Amino acid sequence: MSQTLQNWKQEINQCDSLKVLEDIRVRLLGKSGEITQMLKTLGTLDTDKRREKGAEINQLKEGILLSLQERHAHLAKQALEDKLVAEAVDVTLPARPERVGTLHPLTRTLEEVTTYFAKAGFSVAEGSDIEDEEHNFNALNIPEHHPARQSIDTFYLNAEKMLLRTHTSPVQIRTMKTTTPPIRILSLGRVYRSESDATHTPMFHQVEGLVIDKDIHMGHLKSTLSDFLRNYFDIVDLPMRFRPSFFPFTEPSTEVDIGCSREGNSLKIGAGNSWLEILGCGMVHPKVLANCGIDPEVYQGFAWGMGMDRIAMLKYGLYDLRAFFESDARWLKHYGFSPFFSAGA
Ligand code: 2NM
Repeated sequence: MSQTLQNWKQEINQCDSLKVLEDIRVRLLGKSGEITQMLKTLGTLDTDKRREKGAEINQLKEGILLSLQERHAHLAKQALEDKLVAEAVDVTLPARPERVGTLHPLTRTLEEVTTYFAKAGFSVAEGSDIEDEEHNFNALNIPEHHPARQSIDTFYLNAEKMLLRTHTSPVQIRTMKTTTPPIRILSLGRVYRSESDATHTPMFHQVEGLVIDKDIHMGHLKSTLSDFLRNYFDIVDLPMRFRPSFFPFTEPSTEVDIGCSREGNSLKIGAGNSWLEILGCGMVHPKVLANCGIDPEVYQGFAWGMGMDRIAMLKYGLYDLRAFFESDARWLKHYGFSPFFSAGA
């Protein structure tokens, strides 16, 4: 009997697959298994013999069960280890070199501008594309019959109570109404004007900035914007001129031109004897401050606005504005930027 046990144990311990182990278990302990059969023969024996033989077979059965359990645990552990090795992922491998999608030039420009001004202490303020006349016009010193109101082609919604914002200035208005200065914010986003030709799309993007504090003057405006433009176009001695202009919401107001050359069909920024208008700016009008509950006797500030599509076009030489919004995958592949290089890289 113990020889049988030894043989079976050996067979179990040499078995190297869970499937074969299960076959052995069925062969020995299944319904018509060898040990099961042995137990069935007990009924033919007399009482003493049955007790003796029964104890023996049960011992055999316990021994086999224990061996099966141990071998099963061993093989299951082995199988798990093999599986882990087979499915291992080397997370230290470098990323795949293929480019999967690119950043749109506008996204890249947005990141460059926000990164620059974040370092200068500005935070980004957000607003809604749908605005009302109060925040888009009235508070900005553009009252109902002001000629500036007619010169902006506005998309009106429901009975002319609401509209699509024509600039991001309502964001500045809302910020001034709810914030005690000092204020340093940047607002970027979609704006809408009912105009459409080669150089105008009915939706485009603006970047506007606002600084409100005590003792702010034109010197701050000039240095803030000239440092930005030099940095953005990456030209240390970028020629610039601040040309007097008019906006209802600033006084005084200026437009900023940068030096360029227009030889043949190509436009080159930073050199030559021609000028290119790049942004509008000015000292926030005292009436605008007062409209927002800020005392113009205590606080002053400056603001500016520029077209984000326009500055992206100029920096990256993309001369067809319509292509910005066509979602042509081939154009994006050609003019898009790798997401793996940060702004300025
Ligand atoms: C421009 C030019 C000049 C401007 C003014 C304001 C506000 F709300 F603070 F009064 N926001 N943006 C501004 C000033 C915008 O865009 C050409």
